Amino acid sequence: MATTTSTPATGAAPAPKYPDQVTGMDILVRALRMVGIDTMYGLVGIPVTEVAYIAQMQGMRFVGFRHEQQAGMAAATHGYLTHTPGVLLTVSSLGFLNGLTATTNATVNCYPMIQISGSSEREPIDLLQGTYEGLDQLSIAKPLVKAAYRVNRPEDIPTAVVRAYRAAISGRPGGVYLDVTTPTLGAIMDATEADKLFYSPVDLCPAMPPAPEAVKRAAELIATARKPAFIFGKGAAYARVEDRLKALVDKTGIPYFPMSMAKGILPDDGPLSALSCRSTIMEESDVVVLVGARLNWLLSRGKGKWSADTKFVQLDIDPEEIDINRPVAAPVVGDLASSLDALIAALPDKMAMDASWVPSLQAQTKEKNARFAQRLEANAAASPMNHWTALNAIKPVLEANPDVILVNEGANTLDDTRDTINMSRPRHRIDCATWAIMGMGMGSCVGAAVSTGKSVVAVEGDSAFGFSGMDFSTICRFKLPVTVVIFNNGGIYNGIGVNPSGGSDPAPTTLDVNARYDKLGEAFGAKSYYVTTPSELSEALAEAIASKAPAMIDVQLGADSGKESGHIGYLNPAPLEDFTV
Ligand code: ADP
Ligand code: TZD
Ligand code: MG
Repeated sequence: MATTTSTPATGAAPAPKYPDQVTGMDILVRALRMVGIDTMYGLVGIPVTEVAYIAQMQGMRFVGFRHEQQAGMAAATHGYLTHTPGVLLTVSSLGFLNGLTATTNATVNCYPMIQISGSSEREPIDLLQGTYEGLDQLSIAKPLVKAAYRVNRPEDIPTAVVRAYRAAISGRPGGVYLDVTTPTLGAIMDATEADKLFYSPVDLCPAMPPAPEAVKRAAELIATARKPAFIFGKGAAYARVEDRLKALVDKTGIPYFPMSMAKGILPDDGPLSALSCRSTIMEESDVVVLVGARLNWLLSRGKGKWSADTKFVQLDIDPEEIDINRPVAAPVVGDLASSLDALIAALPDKMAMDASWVPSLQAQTKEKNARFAQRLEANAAASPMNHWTALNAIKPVLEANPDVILVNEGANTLDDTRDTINMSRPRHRIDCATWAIMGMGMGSCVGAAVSTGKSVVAVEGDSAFGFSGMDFSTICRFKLPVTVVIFNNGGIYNGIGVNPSGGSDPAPTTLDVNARYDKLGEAFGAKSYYVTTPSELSEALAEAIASKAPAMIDVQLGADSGKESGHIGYLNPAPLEDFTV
C-alpha cells in the first residue's frame, strides 16, 4: 500500500495527484460522510484548514467560528437535537483545549459529539522537543470525555470514525475525542487502495431493551402507588420519546414534572403538568419515576425536602446511574424507547392512585400560577425595567411562536426565564444545564439553527453573553434566524456590587450597565434594537422573529434587578449581603 506518512521539516507537504491519489484528509471527510455526518463546526488553521475545504468540496457544511468553545457548543447542541453526533474540528494545542471544554461539557450533559483535532507529529511531542503547537492532547482528553482515540495511519481513519461515532451515540451519549496527527492528515494513498477501506456500519445506535423482570417490578410499584409522579429529564427529550410519554401519561393519569430542558416534552400547561408542584412531589409522592433524569444536585440529590419514604423508579440507559444518591426500588436499565414500550404494555389499566392526588396538584398549580401572574403584573410597568418586566413583555411573543427554539443562560436571567416561559414542544429549550455553565449561548444558537432550520431566540444575561458574544458574528455570517436578547443589568447577578475596599476598581460582580450591545449587533450587520420599555421590547422581539434574520436586542434593565446567584444563592459558602447595597 503506497502511503507517505512523514511530512518534510521544511517546505510544503507533498500534494496528492488527484484522482489517482488521496490524502488522509480526503479519507477523513469521506468516512464522516459515510456515517451520515453532514455538518462540521470548527475553527481552522494548521493542520486542519484543508479538512474544512475538502468538507465543503464534498458537500458537507462547514460552520466556521471565532472561538472553538462555541463551535463545540454548536456541535453538542446539534447532537442533542438530532440524535446524531455533532462534529467539532479544532487545531492543535490551544484550539484543542478551547474545544475540549465544550466536549467535556457535552459528556457531562450526555450530548453526543465528536471533537476531531489535528495534532502535531508524535515523536517531538513525546520527547518534549518543542514542536509546533506540541501537546499530548490524547492524554489530556482521556479523563474528560467518554472515549478518546488517536489515528496514526490514514488507513485506520474509517475505523476510527466509526468507533468515535458509536462511542458518542450508543449507551449513554457523550463527547468523544479523535486525535489525528499531522502526518496522518497529510499522508498520501492510492485512491483505489483507499476505496477499499470504507464500509457502511450496521446499526450505529442499537436498541438496548430492559430486562422483563425489571419492567414488571417497576410496573407493579407504579400501579400500586397512591401519590405517584413522573419526572422527565433531558435524556427523555434527547431520546425523542414524547409520543410514548404521552401514551404513558394518558394511560396512567399520573402527573409529570419536567426538568428545565425537558420542558415542552408534554405541554408545560397541560392538565397533568405538575410544573409548579416540585416541593409537593418531593415531600408527598410515595413513588417517583425518573425518566431520563439524574437524581443529581438539580433534584437535591434525593435529600433536603425529599421524603425519606419516597420510592424511586428510574428509567435510564446507564446502569451506573442507579442508586447514586438514594436507593432505587425499581431500576429499569435500557434505552427509553424500548423501556417505555415495555412499561406501557406491562401497566394495568387501573392505577391505585388516590382520587384526591391530581386534583390537589391542580388546585396548587392554579394558586401558584395566579401568584406568579400577580408578580409579573406588579412589575409590568416598572421603570427602569427589571427581569420580570422584561419577561412579562417577552412571554406572549415567545408563547405565540412555539416552534422557536429558546436558548437561555445567566443567573436571574436563566431562572426567571425558565419559570416564566411555558414550553409546548419537545427539545425547544436549551440552557446551561447540568454544570450551570456560562458560555453556551451563541454556539448553541448556531447549532440549533443549523441543525433544525428553525428560528432561535436566546435570552442572555449580560455576563453570560460576554462568554460567547463574539460568535454573534457567526450567526450573522451564516445569516441564521437567531435573535439574541440581552438582559443588561450591568453585572453578574446585578450591577450594584460595591468594591469593599472603597477603591475605584469595579466590584467583582460589576459589568457595564451602560454598555450598548445593540451597537455590537450593528457591527456585524444585524438588525439591532435598544429597548427601555416593555412595549418596545415585545415589538422588537416580534419583528425580529418574523424577519428570520440575525437580530440583537439590548434590553436596558435597572442595575438593581437581580439577586446574587439567582435561585441558587443557598450554594454560596457564606452570605454576602453586606457587600451589596
Ligand atoms: P436533567 O438535567 O434534565 O435532569 P440529566 O442530564 O441529569 O437530565 O439526565 C439525563 C439521563 O438520561 C442520563 O442519566 C442519561 O444516561 C439518560 N439517557 C440519555 N439518553 C438516554 C436514552 N436514549 N435512553 C435512556 N436513558 C437515556
Ligand atoms: N464561569 C462559568 C464558565 N460558568 C459560571 N457559571 C460562572 C462563571 C459563574 N456564574 C454563574 O453561575 S451565573 C453568572 C456567572 C458568571 C453570570 C450571571 O450574570 P448574568 O445574569 O448577567 O448572566 P443575571 O441576570 O445578571 O443574573
Ligand atoms: Mg447580569
